[in-house]
Amino acid sequence: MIVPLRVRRNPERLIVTQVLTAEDLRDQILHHLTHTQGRGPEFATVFDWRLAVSYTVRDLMVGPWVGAIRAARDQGAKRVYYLSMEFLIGRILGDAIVNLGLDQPMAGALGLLGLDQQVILDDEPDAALGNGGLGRLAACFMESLSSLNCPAFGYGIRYEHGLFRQRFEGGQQVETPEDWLNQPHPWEFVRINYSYTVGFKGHVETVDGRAVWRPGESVIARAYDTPVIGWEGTWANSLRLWGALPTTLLDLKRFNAGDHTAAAEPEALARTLSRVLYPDDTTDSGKELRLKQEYFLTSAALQDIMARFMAEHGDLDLLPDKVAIQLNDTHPAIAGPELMRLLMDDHGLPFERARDLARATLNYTNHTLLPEALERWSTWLMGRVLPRHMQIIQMIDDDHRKTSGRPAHIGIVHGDQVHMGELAFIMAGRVNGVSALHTELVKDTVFADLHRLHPDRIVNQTNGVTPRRWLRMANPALTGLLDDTIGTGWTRDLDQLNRLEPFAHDAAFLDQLRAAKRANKVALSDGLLAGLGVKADPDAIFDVQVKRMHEYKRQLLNILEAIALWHRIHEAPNGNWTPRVKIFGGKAAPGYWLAKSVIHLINDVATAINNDPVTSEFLQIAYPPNYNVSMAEDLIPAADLSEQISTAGKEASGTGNMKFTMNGALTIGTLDGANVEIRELVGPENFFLFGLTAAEAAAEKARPGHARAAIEASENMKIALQLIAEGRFGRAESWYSLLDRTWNDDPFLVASDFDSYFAAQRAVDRAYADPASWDRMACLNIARSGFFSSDRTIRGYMRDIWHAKPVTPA
Ligand code: GLS
Repeated sequence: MIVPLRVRRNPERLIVTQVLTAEDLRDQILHHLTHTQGRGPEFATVFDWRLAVSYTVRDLMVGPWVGAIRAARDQGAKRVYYLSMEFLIGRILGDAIVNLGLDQPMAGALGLLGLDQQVILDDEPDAALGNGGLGRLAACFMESLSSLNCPAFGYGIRYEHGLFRQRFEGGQQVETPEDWLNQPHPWEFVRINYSYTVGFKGHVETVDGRAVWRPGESVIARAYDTPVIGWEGTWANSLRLWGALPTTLLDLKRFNAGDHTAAAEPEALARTLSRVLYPDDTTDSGKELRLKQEYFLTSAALQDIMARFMAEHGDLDLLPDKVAIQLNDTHPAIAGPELMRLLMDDHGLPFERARDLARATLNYTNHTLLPEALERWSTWLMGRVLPRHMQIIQMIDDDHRKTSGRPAHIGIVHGDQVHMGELAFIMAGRVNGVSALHTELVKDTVFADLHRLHPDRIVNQTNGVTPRRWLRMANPALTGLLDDTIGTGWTRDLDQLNRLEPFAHDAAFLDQLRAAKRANKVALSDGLLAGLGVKADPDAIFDVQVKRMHEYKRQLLNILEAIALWHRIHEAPNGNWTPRVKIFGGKAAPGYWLAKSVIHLINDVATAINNDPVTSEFLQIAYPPNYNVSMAEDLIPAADLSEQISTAGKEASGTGNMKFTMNGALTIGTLDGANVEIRELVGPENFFLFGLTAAEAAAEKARPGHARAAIEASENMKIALQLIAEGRFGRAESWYSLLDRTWNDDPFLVASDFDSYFAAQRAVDRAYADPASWDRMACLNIARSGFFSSDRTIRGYMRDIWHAKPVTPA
């Protein structure tokens, strides 16, 4: 028997769930514990309870979800399709509770059942289907699309193993596989009727004047849907992740002939396709499996989109009016040739018509300028894995050269390489960068030639983050204060945070703001002590740098500053030092040797400094392993200082920087990515700026001997390097390569920016020593951070790129 939920609609706010009581939820949880989990309460583990709670919450998502799908279909609405190799969603339960407005009754229900809500929430594994900012952005976008009632699908891969787990051994990163699907994933619905065949290799024939691709291998893509509920629970879109299955489980003929390994080949191919996420962020991959994964996602998504479109509309001329496809970076750029293939080979359209329809439907977001991350495939590999696509790519390239009058040296195919950035650009109606500065650099550098030919194609959409997860859910202490002070409207309309401006001069409010921050710091401090044995004084500055480990992000600059500071404290142990806890978090790609060396250095420096009785009250360093979305939710609300210190011109946007700002941390940063916009909006007096600009950095890099000259000129930098070379932090030999690169090459200008950074840090010390002024600055950072909501970003995409409209559910 199913216990009926007494759900009523609140006509004013369209909230279905706020009227639920704690008792309703308790009954429903007990129902699922018994009938879905098959457990009596006396035998239930935390896991059983967590699943029962999740199913209860999921039930409440299904109504809005089905309603949204029905409304979009009935109203013939244009749909947005977001194709991304990564969706870094993290945990779902806490976010769903918040968006459904269930916080109060759920707390009550769990109380009635004698359960600790935090223990239940912490039991959920992070869905780590992404590397960093790019994947997390996709997850924030999905939430905003639902909160804005924009009909959309996110398409990705259901990796069995998400991003590896990180631990430290002797200070060094060790990777172990992540296995979130080792247990039931309560949020997904498997759709066996949404399955498509995806082919690879083989050859192309001409039959009755039409090209016919006969793949040599194929797999089945099967859909797994997860509803993504928007704020206030009125709308949910689908995150549709594809899992790979073999077309035939076993090649019986080969099996019977005794070749057991070969007989299992079809299964092996399928399983590897959706098995692991590539653990690289902004570095080159170039492997056949990666190309196959990209095509697997893209082909399954486009077949699904076309099937839905044909069923609903049937008239290909309507495609651009009903379908907007966004390519999240070049990873799904094979969508251009794939859509052309479907339109030409399956639907019989001529090349020009297929090209125009595809271009009016596809758009591409560029997320990086780093040359090593711009995808290229050899024509040989492309021709072997996707022979028909290679032909179409060549046709697109030739056609573009003819129709645009483009010189021969630019374009998609150069020598034996296919350039996916150029392919994505040429097949897109709109190309966008992810911050104002980045978009200008896209126009001036990577796509300068194409931009000259198509001056209207590139637009900017500065990134944003969802305030539901990153403020309301992650920071209940601050949320409570905001709700009491300016009401709850900021959750939907983050610009309303500007109502805090007058409170920047209200001493009583600033005291409460400080108390909220302190509560978060105390909780983090307890965690750091329990987990790492690091003593983090909640009255010290919590100085946080969390992000992927990469040379351009310059964690090295940060740790060298710590060493120099340590040395200065030693010189004057009775000086007036502002106590500081430096917190690092982040993973390095397993093959990125230099980034791993920086991890090792940070850990060894931490060991030496944390145990130094002379300095320990002033400086502590903590590096909790396995940084992920959930850890970010704990660290960011507890931060005083946000480290955004990339070499100018290298960080496309950043999104962590926005999360810190809206949680009241002040930024120490360069004029890079969205830092530029953060600084403009919060006011230069509320931001600690340092370092070269993008143009200056480019000039400095071109100057021969810049590294050595800068180090010789900086006492602090010299000392820091010397202490490392002397073996004060582990064996000196461990750091020879790192030191050598810093002295002789320093491609990311750590030395050139060092003194400026050191000075800015001392300005931070002085500012922190004046609590009233610090709190005022923190308040203004929050008040002026409304622009960085991903709702604003998504509205921009809807208006400028997708031409999509919100839909009212029936
Ligand atoms: C990235 C950029 O490096 C980030 O600056 C950006 O915020 C993010 C989302 O646009 O995309 N590009 C990338 O390849 N990984 C990223 O995190």
